[in-house]
Amino acid sequence: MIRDPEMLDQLLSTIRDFVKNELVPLEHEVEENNAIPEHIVEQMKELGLFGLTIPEEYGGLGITMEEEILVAMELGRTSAAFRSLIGTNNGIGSSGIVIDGTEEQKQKYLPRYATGEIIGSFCLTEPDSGSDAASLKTNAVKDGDYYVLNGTKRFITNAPRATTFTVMARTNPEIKGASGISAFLVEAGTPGLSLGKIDKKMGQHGSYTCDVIFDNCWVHKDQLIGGVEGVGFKTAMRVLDKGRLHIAGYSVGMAERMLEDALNYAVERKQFGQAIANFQLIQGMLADSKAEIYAAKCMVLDAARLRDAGQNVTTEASCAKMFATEMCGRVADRCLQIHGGAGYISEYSIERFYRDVRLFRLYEGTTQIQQIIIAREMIKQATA
Ligand code: COS
Repeated sequence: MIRDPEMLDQLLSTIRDFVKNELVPLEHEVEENNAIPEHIVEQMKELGLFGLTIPEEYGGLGITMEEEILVAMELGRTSAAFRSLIGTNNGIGSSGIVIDGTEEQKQKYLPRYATGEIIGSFCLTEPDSGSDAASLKTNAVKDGDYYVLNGTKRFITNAPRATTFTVMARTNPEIKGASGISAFLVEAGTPGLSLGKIDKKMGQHGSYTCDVIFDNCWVHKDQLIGGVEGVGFKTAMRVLDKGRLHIAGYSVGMAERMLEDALNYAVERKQFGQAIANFQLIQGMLADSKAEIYAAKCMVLDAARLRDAGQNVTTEASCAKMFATEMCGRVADRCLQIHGGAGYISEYSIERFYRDVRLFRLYEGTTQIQQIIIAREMIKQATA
């Protein structure tokens, strides 16, 4: 749903200019230094980029899902680290509170997510619990007005900069599955919470992940999201339904950027006495990529509109995430191929993007998990 087309156009054109003029020129530096310059973080705050999805009554822009997808497509046109920095505040780091938080929790945290004063993170994955999220072992034992948390969370995006951690932990050890899990909002600096060393990753340099360790970490019961035990897994799944749509839109933007770079290269690069873009085998790769990007764009926008209309989009979010991220991987591969040997050299952005986009098919649920979700929903409906 687009609320005000004129205002949205303004927002998109501001972000487009910011990406083109400020972020794209810094891509190489961010890759080399593995860090986003602080002045860019400040500019992002000034532009309101940390609060795009935070509801207006809590100081954000309250953009709809369809609007968020259009923004994600713009942000996809540069290095993944930039989006990753604002991604948790607009997505998995704040969504738990937005979707299921109490009014007090919303008032306490959302305005500060919106300004970027605090950075959120989402702690679901553990060393022994990845795709099988409901098997998580981090526990939270009630003791008076507090819960005592113990366990380790892994690969947590933005954890090294985070001020808050949305933590899924088992409050009922008797229940091994999903309904024994609750969600907490834990603040950085809480005694017993510590961070592991920053992970060395294949790509997405400038975006940080690390372990988050809870060792007898006492968390007040007011930090239980929604104030209700046993529904944390469902909160996490609802957060991921939305997050998966966002990643799908973002993959479309990234694929568009890679294809644009490859097209420019193909038009300029001469072999056998002419531009390689004239060769039909190159044209095949360009055309397949264009068509697949278009298909993914239509799919994710449709799913976003359904979510804005209040429909359950578990199936559509997984379809969009699976198709768009796999599409993005194929486009990255073709675009590198079009560059020939130059594509393997870090001077060209495709070498970096190729590594960056590999993560899309893994995080927020692997392609195989999306397949399971889609098929299960189909079977559920067929047998209802
Ligand atoms: N929205 C709301 N509720 C949901 C839901 C959704 N999208 N998906 C599942 N649930 C509910 C189910 O309805 C069920 O509730 P009931 O017990 O009341 O029926 C409960 O949650 C458990 O669901 P389910 O039985 O499907 O859980 P499973 O353990 O079988 O697995 C998958 C669910 C595989 C889908 C889940 O573990 C998953 O998404 N794994 C990937 C995790 C992931 O994406 N990690 C990335 C890290 S975050 S970057």
